Amino acid sequence: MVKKLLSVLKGEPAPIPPIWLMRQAGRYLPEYRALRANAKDFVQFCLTPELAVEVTLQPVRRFNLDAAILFADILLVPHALGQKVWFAEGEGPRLEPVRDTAGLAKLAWRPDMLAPVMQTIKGVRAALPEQAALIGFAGSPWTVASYMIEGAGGTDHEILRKLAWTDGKFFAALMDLLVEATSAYLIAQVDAGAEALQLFESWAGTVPAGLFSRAVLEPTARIVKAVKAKHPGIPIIGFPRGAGGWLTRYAEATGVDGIGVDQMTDITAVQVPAKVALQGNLDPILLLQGGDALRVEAKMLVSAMAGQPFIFNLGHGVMQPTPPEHVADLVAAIRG
Ligand code: 1CP
Repeated sequence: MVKKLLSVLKGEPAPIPPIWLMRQAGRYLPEYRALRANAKDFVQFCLTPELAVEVTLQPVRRFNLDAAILFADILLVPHALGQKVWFAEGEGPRLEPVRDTAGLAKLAWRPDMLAPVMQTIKGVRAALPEQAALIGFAGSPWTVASYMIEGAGGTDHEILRKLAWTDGKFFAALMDLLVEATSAYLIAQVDAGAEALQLFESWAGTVPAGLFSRAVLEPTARIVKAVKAKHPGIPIIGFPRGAGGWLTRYAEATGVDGIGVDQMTDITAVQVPAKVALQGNLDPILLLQGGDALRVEAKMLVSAMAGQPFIFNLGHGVMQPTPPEHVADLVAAIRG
């Protein structure tokens, strides 16, 4: 059986698009909260294969989705580089910031720290329903760097932008380190059984135009090239959120097989090479809200993308207060 997500990522349109949702596992699901309640530390939760396998499978079982996404976090890469990463309750991620060459020199990639992720991938593959593909992932260098440098989540990334403009040598070394670690991590995920990959560039929207090549296009292209040198057939989706005006150049420069589109962008107007799949881009607020507006918008999106290689998704992750029944409604509207 050819999995629908994988054939669309080869450039073949599907009459009913495959569907999965960013953050499809997580706090909006009561069965996730029940497991999460027993684990104090989020990093350790991600690195416990029995728990991570189970939460990866939860949304696929409940909604019969076309893909599972590995349960992990983009901040496992700084963790395995030796940076201190923790999740303060109700405050989001915290890291001991790295802001100079001396700090960078202390970091070194330790793949053994992420061996449990590979166990999770094997466990998920063994239990996944046959129509569903397993998506592995990592953050893209700029996005991961934003947390490493700022020391927390943020929306402007002023410290990183200042360093990128004023200390080109430091910034290039940081990008090199992340390109190497991320490439090795993704190759190991495919070795373990991931069938497609997504690169989350969730903060592409804070990159100044004059740095876009060095911060996004080049590092992403290098990762895609390294992963495909080892695994030529592996489909890769890039998600440069907030960079709608760059999507054509992003597709051409990086060599990804699919582009994740955010809800601010008119997905019907995105120009990419014919074989490149588009993925997106329903506003997550409609999924939270539910009802007719959700069903009508979802169906309009599906018909607007008919005849193209298209993967149904949100424009960003499922919001935490979303009622799970709305996801079931959405899936029924698309397949019904
Ligand atoms: O305690 C909890 O339950 C924490 C909530 C949570 C979850 C469920 C975090 C903390 N991470 C995750 C899992 C996760 N993160 C997944 C796998 C599950 C799935 O998608 O179904 C994935 C793919 C991610 C990726 C991730 N982590 C991104 C990129 C996607 C995006 O949302 O843009 C980013 C930016 C992160 C950092 C992060 N980790 C967690 C939070 C709350 C955040 C965002 C912080 C911020 O807003 O800056």
